Amino acid sequence: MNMEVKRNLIAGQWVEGSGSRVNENPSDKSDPVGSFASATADQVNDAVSAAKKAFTAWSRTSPQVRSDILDKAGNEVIARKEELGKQLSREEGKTLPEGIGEATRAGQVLKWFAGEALRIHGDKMSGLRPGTEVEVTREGLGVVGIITPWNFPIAIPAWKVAPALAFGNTVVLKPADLVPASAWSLVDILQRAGLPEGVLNLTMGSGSVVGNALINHKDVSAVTFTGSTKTGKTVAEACVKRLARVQLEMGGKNPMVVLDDADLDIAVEASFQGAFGSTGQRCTASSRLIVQQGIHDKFVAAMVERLKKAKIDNALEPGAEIGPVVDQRQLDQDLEYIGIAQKEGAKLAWGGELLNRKTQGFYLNCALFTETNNNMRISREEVFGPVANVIRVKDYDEALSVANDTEYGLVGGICTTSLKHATHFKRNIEAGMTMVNLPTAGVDYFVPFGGRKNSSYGSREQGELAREFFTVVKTAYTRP
Ligand code: UN1
Repeated sequence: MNMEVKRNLIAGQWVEGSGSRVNENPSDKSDPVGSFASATADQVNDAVSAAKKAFTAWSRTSPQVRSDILDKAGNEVIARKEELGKQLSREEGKTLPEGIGEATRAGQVLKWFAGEALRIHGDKMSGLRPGTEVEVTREGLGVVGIITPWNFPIAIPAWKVAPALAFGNTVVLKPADLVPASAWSLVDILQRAGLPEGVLNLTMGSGSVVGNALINHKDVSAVTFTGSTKTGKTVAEACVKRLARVQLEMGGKNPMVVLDDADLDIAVEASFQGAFGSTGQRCTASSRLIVQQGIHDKFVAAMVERLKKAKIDNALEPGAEIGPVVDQRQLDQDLEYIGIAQKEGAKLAWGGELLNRKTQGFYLNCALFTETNNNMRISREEVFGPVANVIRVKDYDEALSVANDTEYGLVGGICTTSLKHATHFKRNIEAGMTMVNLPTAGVDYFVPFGGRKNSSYGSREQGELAREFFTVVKTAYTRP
């Protein structure tokens, strides 16, 4: 195959790696998306050195310069959303409307943080000693290492890189090995928007080589990571050992509670979208459907009807609602959990089998389990695929206690028409985010994102609170 190899960006130069990796389209294995250079550990060190060298000047640029670059890049991402969305759908497998939606979101994130670059204000007050004054300001941290997952190939790189740059940090980005194309395009766009050399570096490759070199590098002041809880713990250990700042967004086992008084249509659509949208490959997916006994049978019947109509197909096929699983490894994991649930005594109410489509891809029918309880592995471990289970409960109190009985705490949803229960749930769900009559997945880009327990660690991403992670506070005392 004669494919141009897309290179890594180090110190403003696009450089070759030790080899390259071809990116596969999960909807159609005969359609390679691109070929990408794999960085070496030495190149990661070069990237960190370049970022370190670029930091002083970049962190002292006029905020207007940083704002203009982010805004310009955001405009290009939005102008090219169809093309970038298609590339994303080809490399990740989410449907074309989801791919275009994600590219649009990435552009909006860049533009929003263009505004944040202009809003880095502080406080000033009188000191205790007469005539003295105290200022509390925020500064960039230095070099930030960014490690992103495969399930949001452009939005997550955007929502980590944009605040890092807005607040004057320099960056080494390591995107997921499965989906480098979207991250490569984002970096290319930002670089052409006018970033000085070394401010943003791209090192593609595996976690064991590139990720490892990055998290352990003494000059990386902070690492922000989205991925599995297991890998997150490794990242945290490496960072804490050398006292670097760390922010982790990890797994979920998100509950969607459906009460007897719910609007059935809303509950079914929210559960369907939450559990199976993006092929269930979201840390915000509703994987536990906790349903009150009075509506249980009607809900299950309506969900099965909805799933029968679901169009699972090539991500680029018009009308496709759900694309394929991302790769063979993830498909094996999904099938393994479907087997485990059956062995544990869960009833497979729908799906769970492999599907054939016009193109060869990783097509799995959405699986819905019933007759499950919250102690089964299917209720406790994150599958990260189109697999959800229904847990029957007697009343609201039991629903809330089952919802909170988990080691994760990213998002909790409830479908109800009761103001009393909705209000109580919002106050008492042990999660970072909560949704009423809405899918657990699908969040707005200008408000904080994050969870509790094993789902998140460190300060929040996105919105105004992003500055907590990407800046350090300085308290200055002056006797004029
Ligand atoms: C969303 O649900 O819109 O990896 C975003 C994830 C999350 C992002 C979810 N960090 O699934």
